[in-house]
This record gives sequence, structure tokens and C-alpha cells, in this order.
Amino acid sequence: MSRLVIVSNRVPTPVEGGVRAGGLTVALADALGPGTLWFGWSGRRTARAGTASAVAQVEAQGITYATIDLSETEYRLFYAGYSNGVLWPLLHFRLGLVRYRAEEYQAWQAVNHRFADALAPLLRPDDLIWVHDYHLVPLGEALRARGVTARIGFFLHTPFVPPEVLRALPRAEQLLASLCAYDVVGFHTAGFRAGFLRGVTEILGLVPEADGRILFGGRRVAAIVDPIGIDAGGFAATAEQAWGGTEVRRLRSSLAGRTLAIGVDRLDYSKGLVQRLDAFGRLLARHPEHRRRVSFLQVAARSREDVSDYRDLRNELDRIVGETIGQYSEFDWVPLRYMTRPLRRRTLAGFYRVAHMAVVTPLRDGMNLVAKEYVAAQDPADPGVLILSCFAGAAEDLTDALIVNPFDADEIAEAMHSALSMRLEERQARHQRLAARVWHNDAQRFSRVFLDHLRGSVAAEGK
Ligand code: GDG
Repeated sequence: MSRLVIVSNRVPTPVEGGVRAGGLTVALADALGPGTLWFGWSGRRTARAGTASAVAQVEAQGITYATIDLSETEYRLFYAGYSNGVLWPLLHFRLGLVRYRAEEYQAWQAVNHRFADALAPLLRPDDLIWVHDYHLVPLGEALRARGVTARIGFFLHTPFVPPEVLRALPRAEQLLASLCAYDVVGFHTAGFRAGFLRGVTEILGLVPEADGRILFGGRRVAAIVDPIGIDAGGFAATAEQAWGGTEVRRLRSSLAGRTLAIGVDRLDYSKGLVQRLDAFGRLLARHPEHRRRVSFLQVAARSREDVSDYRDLRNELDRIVGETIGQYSEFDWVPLRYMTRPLRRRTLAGFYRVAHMAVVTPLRDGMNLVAKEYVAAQDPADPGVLILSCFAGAAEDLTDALIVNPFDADEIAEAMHSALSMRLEERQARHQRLAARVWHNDAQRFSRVFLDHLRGSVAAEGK
């Protein structure tokens, strides 16, 4: 059987007694059998650039983790610069936030080539190589240039933009060509895949074959739709266990019988936090009956603080939170609780179960796993209501949520009002249909579908 090689920008470093469960680790859990190699950046930054041969390897639970360090300059140009200051805003339709600098683009290419230099000697011809996310788009091409013949797939965790937006990126055609160097390219939704195929047609001038495959440079790349999911049963069990735990008990006693609403996001401008908090203020203004009855807990774990747009967002949120609390608080009730420190995963699962509604309103999102986690964590006998942005990939599947336009604070406020007033029978019926989707499109299915395509790609090519 072929060995699986996962490549991601950050490698989840093994910790004592196991591996730290990052989002990707959870999503790939079923694919990560003994013998798997996981390669990427260690998370360490060094004063000077490392050499290609400086690969650190550790083994945990049969998986080998091979990492390289980045220099401070590489981190600044490749990671904070091009990856998170150009590609992230572009792929989330935020052209106004794109800050293109040629030196960052060159560093992005160079780091991908350094990854390839370090990884190529570790590879075997029958490996299945699965590369993750926008930081590493050129890696497949760089590996091919080093004579790697193994099958290589790429999965994009963000949205993909249509050519009208993509054209704003200098060297957009190079980005598309790099994606075409893979055997399989995966997207969360049919819409993202369609955008990619249109880009290939309109910018590269190629005509995809009837099955959506593209012939490029003598190879065929298959563009597939493969929505990421969670370990729904596992997460439901965690939420149930957390119910009796100290944190959930403390939370519930602090609520004193009031309803909890919850939002959980990385502190990122793509998540629609400003509009969401604005909407909550409008709910309290328009529907005063909810005052004193509901508390909104927003967990917004700090992220990418060395990118200036993220610092600006944090300041703006501090201001809105202060305004809302100042305007509506009473001496024994605070409408909004706001944390920028992360919670433990188990605690989070329990908090989802306590919450009567979750507000998941990104302005754009590849998928959004919080929406799926919230559904999985509910008590089916008394489930909460999910409010979901129409611009999250998850909305394609979770159509029984209350779907809103995340730019329209009034619409979100009305959805909050509906959620807080919804009768038990409707909550149960919606939840049952949502849970069926979350259990169906789960993590196991995600990796199985991708790897089946990757395994099949060579055979199909020879036909
Ligand atoms: C990218 C794409 C796509 C959040 N706060 C805490 C915490 N989290 C966990 C959540 C969830 C994960 O982080 C966030 O996942 P999302 O999918 O919501 O968003 P991104 O981080 O932007 O992920 C996204 C995803 O990749 C997968 O393809 O869905 O569209 O942008 O699991 O629970 N976890 C803990 N404490 C927190 O405070 N423990």
C-alpha cells in the first residue's frame, strides 16, 4: 500500500502523551495511519535561513513528523507577507486589503522551493502526497522540477475566486499553472471549483474536458469537490461529557437561567465579527424583550497578530464590545462576553451544547467547521438554532440553518430574534436535518474521497 505524505504549512507538533489536535489533525484523523509522513514548518523562527538538509524528525503513534524552521525574514515575507497579506484577502474577495510586494512573492516561491528541497529526498515513488492550503500552491510544481514522479494532490481550505477577482493578482496565470501541476486539486464547494475552471479557461486559455479534467503540460489534473467535515460522533460525545465538567457548570451558574448565544471564530476580518456584534446591538434595540434574557459569548481567539489588518480589527472590536456593554448593561446583567484567549476544545464543545443559538456569519469562508461542531454538540431533544452566513461553504450543505446575508446587520438581528423565539418542534426538525448532513459529510468521508481520487488519478490518466 502507498505511504501517505501530508504537507501543510504548520505541522501539529507531537506533545507529551500524543499529538496536539489542530483542525487538520482532526479532519485527517482517519487517514493518518502508522507509517504516515507529515512534513512542513515547525513553527520555529530562526535568526538566519536554515539549510535544505536541516530537517528535524520525530515519531509519535507511528507517524513521522518532519519539519524545517523558517528564518525571521522568510516568516515575514512568505507567511505574514504574501500568504496572509495577499493570498488570504484575495481568496476571501477582499481586494482592498491585498498588499502585493514583488519581494514577498519571490520569498513565497523561494520558501516553497526550500520545502521541496527538504522533502524530495524523503519521498518514495509510490507515495501519495497530499499538500494543504494556499501557502504551498507552488510546491507540487517544485517537487516535479526535482524529478518527483509520485502522485501529488492539493486541497484548498479557503474559497476560490472567479477570474474577475483573480485577475487582480499579479501573475494570476502562474498561480493557476501551479495548481495545474497537481494530479488532483480539491475544493470545498462546486462554486469554488467552477471559479477555478473558469479561471483556467479564461486566463490560461485551456478547455477543460467533459469530466472537468484539464490537460496541462502533458499531464491531467482533476478538479474535485470534497467538502471537509468533522468527526461528528466524537465531537457529540465530547460535548456530552463536557456537560458535567467544571467549566460548563461555571458557565451555567453564571447565566442564572438566562439564554446563551455563542460565536466562536479566529479573530479574522473574514469572519464578519463587526457586523455580527452590530447585529446583536440592533437585536437589543429593536426587541427589548431579549434584554436581561440573553447573553452573547463571543470567543475570538487572537490570530496573525503580526499582520496589521488583524491588529486594526482587534481595536475595532474592542470599541464595539465596549459600546454595546456600556449601552445595554445593567448592574446585574451584561449582554456581551468577549474573550480573545482560546478555550480548550472540550470546554468549547460543552459551551456549544449550552448555547441556544450559534451565530456563524463569516463574510466569506471556505467551509466553517464551527457551524458543523455546533450542530454535532447539540442535545437532539432540546437543540439550539444555527444562524449561518450564505457565504460560508457550509451553507451549501446546512440549508436548514437560518441563512443570512452577513453584510446585513438588520437581517442577522431578525434571525437572532427568530432563533430566540423558535418553538421546540421546529428546532428539533431543523436540527435533525442538519445533523444528518454533518454526520454524512464527515471527516472520514473527506479524506477517503480525496485519497480515492488521488489513487485513481494515475490509472485514469493511462486510459
Ligand atoms: C480554515 C478555513 C475551513 C476556534 N476557536 C477556538 C477553537 N477554534 C477551532 C474551531 C474550529 C477551528 O478552530 C476553526 O475552523 P473554521 O473552519 O471555523 O475556520 P478557519 O480557522 O478559518 O479554517 C475554513 C477550515 O480551514 C477547514 O478546511 O473550514 O473555511 O478558513 O475547529 O472549533 N478551538 C479551541 N479553542 C478556541 O478558542 N480549542
